[in-house]
Amino acid sequence: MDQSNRYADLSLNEADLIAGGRHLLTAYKLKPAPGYGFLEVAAHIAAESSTGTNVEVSTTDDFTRGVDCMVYEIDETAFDDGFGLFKAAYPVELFDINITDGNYMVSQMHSLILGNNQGMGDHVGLRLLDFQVPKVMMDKFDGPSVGISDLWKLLGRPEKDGGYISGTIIKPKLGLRPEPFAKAAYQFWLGGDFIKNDEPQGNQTFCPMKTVLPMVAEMMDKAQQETGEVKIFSANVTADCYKEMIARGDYIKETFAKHGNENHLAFLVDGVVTGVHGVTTCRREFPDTFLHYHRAGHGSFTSYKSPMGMDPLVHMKLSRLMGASGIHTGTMGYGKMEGHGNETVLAYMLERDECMGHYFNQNWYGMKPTVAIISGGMNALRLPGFFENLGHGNVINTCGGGAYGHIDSPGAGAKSLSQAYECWKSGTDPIEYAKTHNEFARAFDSFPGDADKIYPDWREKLGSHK
Ligand code: RUB
Repeated sequence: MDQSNRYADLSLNEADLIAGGRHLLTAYKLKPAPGYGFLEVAAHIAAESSTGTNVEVSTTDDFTRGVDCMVYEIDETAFDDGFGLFKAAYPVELFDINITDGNYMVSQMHSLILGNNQGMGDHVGLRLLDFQVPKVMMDKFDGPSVGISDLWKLLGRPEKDGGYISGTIIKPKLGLRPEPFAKAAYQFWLGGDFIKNDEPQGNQTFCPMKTVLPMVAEMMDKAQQETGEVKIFSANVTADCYKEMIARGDYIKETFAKHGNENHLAFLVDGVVTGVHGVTTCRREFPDTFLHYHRAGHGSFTSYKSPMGMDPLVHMKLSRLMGASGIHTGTMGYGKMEGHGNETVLAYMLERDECMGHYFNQNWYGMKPTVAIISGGMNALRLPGFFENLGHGNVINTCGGGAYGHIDSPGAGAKSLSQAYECWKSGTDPIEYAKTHNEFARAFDSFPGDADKIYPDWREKLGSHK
């Protein structure tokens, strides 16, 4: 049934909808299945995602019609892969508010704007590219309670533009028993700031949480005393049940408190696999702890290879609404994960109070920023180009292989990362910089494949640096 006479009005003006402030706007990429019209399917999506279904129902009344989601713009040939674009406006009344505090919930918003419509049979692809939240809603999302400025303060740096936080992921991903695990942490902390659990690390029988974490806490204390610097550990609290997450969080805090370091923690939640529930549980139960949103599994719905799901920008925006202090944004084409240089908007959208997205300008109306966590196949050699592309270094960067793969030691790997940042900041040519900075120079020998690719003449200019 073609419902475009009810769920589409192409005379609606976007500027008027924005000025009215009563709609959440969306932009979708769509390809109808053979035999279906573009506007017909777009209208069906608007119906299915608001007040309708595939047929008229007798229970509809005038109020119901007043909160229909409306398709207001279409461009059937917007993309060269056979997909078109449509924009739809959702009245704010459609969104669910908590009975406990009146805040909006991301779960229902997600299930509405990117829920059932994903499984409809009259399209062969539907992907949410962008959305814009009006002020009336923005003011009522949790948003972050702790941010990068809190970490900068902890590290004794300026709270604004405090710069690069060098980090790692304990590697190997799995298979380290407690002593080697804690030793690996200590070794990195001799040169770096921030360590995260790799996402599958938790409470394996060969490395029980209650055995390893007291050792890690001790190593943090030792590294802090030896270096005179604050160190941070991002501990995985991901769990199926909120009670387990809280139990883990409480245990971790108590353990680090024994050395007075209960504030030197972040909590890592795998927000894709737990869903919003996991992120919000952490955000609300531990409002004083930096919430590290890891996104393992996101590729299944954010990958550019997919005609479905959402653009990574949508995922980033949702994470800030939920209250992530930081989220993995990928490496913008400089690491091992899928991505490209124009993804700088992912970081800008998270960190700015106002930012133009793919289709909409988003004002965050003072909501705290979420910091971009740069991770996945990075090392010191890749960083100068990354910073140049992003235009700043106010990020957390975790390099697993880039630290533990350094030829000399994890501590040297850590130092090579900070040196890469200083190199870029000073505007010095990396090969020239390497001549006076040994850890950075040894990164060339550690990752010769990258060195050859990024700095083809490094061998003759630098030689092997021992
Ligand atoms: C990185 C790693 C992270 C990825 C996830 O290890 O294991 O979990 O960063 O990807 P390494 P993303 O530094 O050895 O590659 O950050 O894109 O979500």
